[in-house]
Parts: sequence; C-alpha cells; structure tokens
Amino acid sequence: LALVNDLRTALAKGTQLELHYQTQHALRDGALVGMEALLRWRHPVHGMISPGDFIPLAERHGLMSSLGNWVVERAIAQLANWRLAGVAEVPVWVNISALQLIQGDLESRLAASLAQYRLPARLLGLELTESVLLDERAGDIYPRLEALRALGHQIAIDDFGTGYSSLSYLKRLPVDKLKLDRAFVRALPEDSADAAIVGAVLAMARGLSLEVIAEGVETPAQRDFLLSNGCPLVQGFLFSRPVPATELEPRLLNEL
Ligand code: G
Ligand code: G
Ligand code: NA
Ligand code: MN
Repeated sequence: LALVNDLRTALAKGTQLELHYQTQHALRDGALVGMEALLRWRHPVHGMISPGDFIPLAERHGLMSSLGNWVVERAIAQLANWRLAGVAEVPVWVNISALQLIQGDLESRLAASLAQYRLPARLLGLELTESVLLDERAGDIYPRLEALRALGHQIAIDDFGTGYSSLSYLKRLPVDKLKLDRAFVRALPEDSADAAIVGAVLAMARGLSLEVIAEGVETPAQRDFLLSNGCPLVQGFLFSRPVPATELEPRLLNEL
C-alpha cells in the first residue's frame, strides 16, 4: 500500500516517471523507422521499478487512466521537442491499456494533445495487445480503431501470437502492423517449430498487407533468419536498448 501512495505522489509530481525509447529499424538497411515509448519509474528509495510490476498496481488502484494519460501526453511533448530541435522525425509508438480504451475518450484526448503542439497523428502510433483488443468492456473495438486510423494514427497488435485472437478476427480488424512477440524470436533459428511459426506469420501478414515487426531481436543469427524470411522491421537489444530521450538525440541527428 505504501507503494501505491508513492505512485500517486509520482503521478502528481511527474518527476519520478520517465519514458525511455527503443528504436525500430528496417531490416534491409538498418534505417530508423520508429521508436517505442516505454514507461519507467525511478523510485526515490527502491530505484528503477519495471512497468511489469507497477502497471498491475496502478490498474488495481484506479490509477491506470492517469498513468496512461501521462504517457500519451509525455510522448507527444517529446515529439514536439524533437521537432523544435530539427532532428529526424519518426513515429513514436505508445502502449495503450484496456482501461484507456474502455474510458472512451482516448480519441479526443489524443486529438487535443496533438493539436496543442500542432503535430500530425501519423507521428503517434498505438500498440494494443490482443487481450486489449478482445476486452469486451471496450465495446465494439472495430469502429474505435477505424476512428483512430481516420485521425491518422497507425495501430499495431502488440505481443502478436501470445493471445487468442482468431484468424477471422485478424482479417476484420483495421490495424496496420503486427508485433511478433519475442517469445517466437528467442530460439531462432535453431528451434524448428518457432522457425515454422515465424515463417507462417510473415507469409500470412504479406497476404493481408500487414507490416510485421519482430520484437526481442538480440543476436545476428536471429536477425539473419528474419532477413532471409522477408521480415521487414525489427526491434531489440541487438539494435538498441530502451534509453532516455536525451541519449537518442545524437542518433536522430545522424539519421538526417
Ligand atoms: O520495458 P519493460 O520490459 O519493463 O516493459 C514491461 C511491460 O510493460 C511490457 O509489456 C510493456 O509493454 C509494458 N509497458 C511499458 N510501458 C508501458 C506504458 O506506457 N503503458 C502500458 N500500458 N504498458 C507499458
Ligand atoms: O510487451 P512489450 O512488447 O511492449 O514489451 C516491451 C519490453 O520488451 C520492454 O520492456 C523492453 O525492455 C523489452 N525488450 C525490448 N527488446 C528486447 C530484447 O531484445 N530482449 C528482451 N529480452 N527484451 C526486450
Ligand atoms: Na509494446
Ligand atoms: Mn510486445
């Protein structure tokens, strides 16, 4: 309970929370194509706490919508800073929780924040896990996704392959990208079952005109397998760990 109160304080002050950014690349030439914003909490006593630990806490104690709003607003403010600095402009992808969709005003919040900084919606991608997409409390997700895309946002299904969405569901959903979960990448290229699954997902995505980004790429052997199997995009420690915005700036200048 002490930790929840600390989280409330962190949200009110805003000083202990940070977004770190992990780069995303075209596999062919290594070009920077985007980055994922990942939430971090620098606790004054306990040090860095992973979102895997404090997001469930925030959900249990009704803090998740404030936390989600903070993330979206922080990412948009950072995009505006980068624009002012004149560095390369690539989309930032944020993770959207079920509660942010259930709340119902995500579309208008995003639009208001982007308008405040005069930024185009194409610069803010939205990552939703299969469980978020299947959460019936969010209502019929189809028109919501259509509305977000009509505003200009790109939408990715995060952790693809670990949930339970059926293939017919995938055919119907208005999304742009699949993020192949790192569980399928970890044992590549040796694990023949994972190799078969990844090959099949890539072929299916091509047929459905969906982009695929492989997560958790850590080794040259994984990268080479993905390249020779036609995976267009990658993210992982081999290319970059998630880092604070200031550490990314030299890299963004290099991309110009
Ligand atoms: O970066 P790390 O491995 O600690 O992330 C752990 C989990 O927390 C991942 O599943 C990631 O998607 C999730 N996560 C990170 N940042 C955010 C965020 O801003 N919002 C939500 N909802 N989840 C996040
Ligand atoms: O659930 P989501 O896909 O958003 O999770 C993102 C998490 O994955 C982040 O916490 C990030 O730190 C972690 N991550 C990113 N790249 C790698 C990687 O190459 N290997 C491993 N093990 N974790 C990674
Ligand atoms: Na994600
Ligand atoms: Mn993921």
